[in-house]
Amino acid sequence: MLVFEYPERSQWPELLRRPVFDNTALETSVGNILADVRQNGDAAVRKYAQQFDKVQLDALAVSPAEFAQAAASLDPALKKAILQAKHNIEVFHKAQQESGKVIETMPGVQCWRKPVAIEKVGLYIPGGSAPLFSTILMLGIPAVIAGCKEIILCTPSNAKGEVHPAVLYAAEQVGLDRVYKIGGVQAIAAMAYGTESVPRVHKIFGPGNQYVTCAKQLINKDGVAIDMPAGPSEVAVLADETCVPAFVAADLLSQAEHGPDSQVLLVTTTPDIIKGVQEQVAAQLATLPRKDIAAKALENSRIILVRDNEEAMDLLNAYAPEHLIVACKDDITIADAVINAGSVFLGNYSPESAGDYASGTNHTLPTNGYATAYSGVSLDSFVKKITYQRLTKEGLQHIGSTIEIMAAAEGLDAHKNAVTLRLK
Ligand code: HSO
Ligand code: ZN
Repeated sequence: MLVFEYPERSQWPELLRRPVFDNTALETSVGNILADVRQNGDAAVRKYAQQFDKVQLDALAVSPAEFAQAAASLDPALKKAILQAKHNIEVFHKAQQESGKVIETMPGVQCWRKPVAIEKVGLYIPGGSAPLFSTILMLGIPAVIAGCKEIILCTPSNAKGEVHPAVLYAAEQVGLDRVYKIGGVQAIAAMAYGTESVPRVHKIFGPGNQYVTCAKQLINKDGVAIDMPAGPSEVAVLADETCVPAFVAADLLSQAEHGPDSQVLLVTTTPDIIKGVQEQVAAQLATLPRKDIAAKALENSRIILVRDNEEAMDLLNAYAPEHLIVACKDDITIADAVINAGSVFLGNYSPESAGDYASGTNHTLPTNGYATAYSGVSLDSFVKKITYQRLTKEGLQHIGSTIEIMAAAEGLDAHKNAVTLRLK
């Protein structure tokens, strides 16, 4: 990791630049697959499964027998861990439920806002040797709590047509029984447009590679909602002399191991810790099974030395990290200065992994600077807030002239009449 000592503010934008990734070049090929699935449904889905995932699929839906087999084959310790994580994520997301309280803005004028679940949602979980089944908890649990009526999950199978047992177990525990063995662009297309087997949904959630991300952006233009614009994972650690260099290094590496395009940042006011962290990064990296990936990510990563906590927070707010870890003695005070971040981890005992898996917060978070304006996934992501109002005759008498005067001033007499006629 390159070290930058006391950079001037004018240098920050360059220092904080993310590795660029431009998927406009993929739009034509991705668009063709979307159009093919839209037109030819399951047949096109099977064709692309054959072509990209080298799998000949009979039924696209996972059967009850496959769920049972997955549960039977999974390590009991892993099952217990999944259930503990599920519990915590449920507790945290249930607390996000809103009451829809009735507010009387004037006597006889009542307004309220009711959360109503999005009826049909689709979740996508990428495949690979170690699929991130934790993401099923992060997306499935709030969808269930919100009360979405139809929740479907697409995930690719291996070449033998099998889905990873942890994925099926997590899905089953969350209460998702409609899982389809479809991956990549064809999965996004199937959920966006519907096929003979896969119902069409109103909103699609979940991570994916550049093809999946591009597909989500394209179907979004067709009116299907998506969770958020996805980019490579990031973590920024703010550390002072009270940090533990081994912990800081482990946190940096835990984000770096996600992918070669991940980015990690260490910001510090204390020159003395830099060497220790660097040594720990090197030592721990050497032992990681994913060391090649993490090492690549470290090439995009930097250590930045700043003058004080205030400058540190200005820099970090400018970066708007997906995850921010504050390993400083004044962590609680510093937390108040956070304006732009997806999720914040305070103190020496709050590794990002806690939030990635099990503490209760959601791990689907805004990357690529979107934390300046977007929140992570929460219960809100699965509901619409519909406003209601009920005015009594007395209420309309109170507010009537306000409406009439404003309507007349906008030259909209029909609006004015809607009040005048009622008050006559
Ligand atoms: N850190 C990832 C989420 C995750 N980590 C899943 C492990 N599994 C989000 O940036
Ligand atoms: Zn992670």
